[in-house]
Amino acid sequence: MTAEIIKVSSIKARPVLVPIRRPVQTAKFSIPAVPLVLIDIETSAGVTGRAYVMAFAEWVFKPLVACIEAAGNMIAGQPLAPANVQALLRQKLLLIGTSGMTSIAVGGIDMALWDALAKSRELPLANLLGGEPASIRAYNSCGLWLNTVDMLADEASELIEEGGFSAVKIRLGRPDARQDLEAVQQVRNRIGTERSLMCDFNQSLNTAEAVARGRMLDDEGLAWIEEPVAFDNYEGHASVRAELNTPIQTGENFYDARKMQRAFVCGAFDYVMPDAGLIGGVTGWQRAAAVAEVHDIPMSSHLYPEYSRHLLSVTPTAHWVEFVDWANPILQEPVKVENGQIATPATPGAGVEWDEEAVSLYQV
Ligand code: SMN
Ligand code: MG
Repeated sequence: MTAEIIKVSSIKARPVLVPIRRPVQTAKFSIPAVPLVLIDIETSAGVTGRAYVMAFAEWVFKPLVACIEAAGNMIAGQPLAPANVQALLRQKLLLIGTSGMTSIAVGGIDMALWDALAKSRELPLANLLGGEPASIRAYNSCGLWLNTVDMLADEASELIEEGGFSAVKIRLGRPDARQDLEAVQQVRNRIGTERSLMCDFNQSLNTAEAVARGRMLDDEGLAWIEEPVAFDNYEGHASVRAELNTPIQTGENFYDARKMQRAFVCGAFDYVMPDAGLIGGVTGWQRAAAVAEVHDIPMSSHLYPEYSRHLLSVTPTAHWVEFVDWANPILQEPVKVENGQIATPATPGAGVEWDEEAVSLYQV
C-alpha cells in the first residue's frame, strides 16, 4: 500500500491585533497590544494547517504578511513534507538571509505544515513526532514587566493564582540597579522560596554592567538570569556566566540550531529557550533539541505555548514551558494551566483552531 501524496494547495496570512491584559514593557521594547499573523495552509487532502506567528510590532504586519504569502506561493504544489519545504525556502533565502522576519515566515509556515500533516494522519502533533502528549511544567510570563516596584508583589500573587503556578518571571534592567534588587526581593518575599523566580534583562546591559548586576542578584535564589547582554554577544554571555553561580538562560533569538551550537561552544549558557517561530518551526526546534540533548542542556520554550507543549513533549531535556496567554482570545481552545502544568491536547494536530468571530473583531 502506498500512502497518498498530499500537496500544499494555498496559503492565507491575516494580521490580528489582540488586546493584552498586562502590556509588555521591558528594558528594551514595549508591546501595547499583541500583533499576530494567522497562517492557514490548505492541502489537497482537505485538511487545513494552522499556526500563528508573533509580529512583535504593528509596523511589521505588512512586510511579514507579504513575506509569508510570497513564500507560500513558492511552495504551492509541493508535497506536504515540512522538512523538505524548509530546505527549499532556506535555499531561496540564501542571499537575503534567514534571520528575523524571513525566519519567522519560514517558522510559521513550517508549524502550519506540521499541523496539516498531523491532522492528515489523525494524530496529535506530539504523537506524529514519535512521542505522546505530555503535561509540561509552566511558568507564568504574563506580567512583572518593568513597572513600579510597589505593584509587583500583588501582581506576583495574581500570576501565581492564575493557574496554580510554581514559577513566575520578572523583567529587569531598570536604570537604577538597586530598584531591580528591590523588585526581585519584593516578589520573592511574596511568592516564598518554594516557588521559582526567573528573571530577564532582555539584552539591556553591557558585559561589565551585567557582571555587576549579576553579582548583586547572585544570592537571591533566581532560577536563571536571561539575556543579560545582546543575544549574539556569546562571549559576553560567557563572561557573565563565568562570574556567577546563577544559571544563564538564552536562546529566544536563535534563528537556527547552528547559532545555538556556536553559542554553546562559546560557553554562553547553562539553559536554552528557543522560540518555535524563529528557530524554524517544528523542524528547526527538533534540530535544536538534538543539540541540547547532545550537550545535556535543559531546554525551555519561548512564547508559542500551543506548539511548544507538543515540542517539549518530545524534547529529551525538556525544562519549562513559558506560559503567555496572548493568543487565547482568538483560539477555540485557549491554553489552560492547572496546578502549574500545561496539558498537551490529544486531538489531531497542534490544537490551534481560530475563533473566527474573535478574529474578525481583531483583524486589521
Ligand atoms: C519577551 C520576548 C518577546 C515578547 C515579550 C517578552 C521576553 C520573554 O524576552 O522571554 O518572554
Ligand atoms: Mg526573554
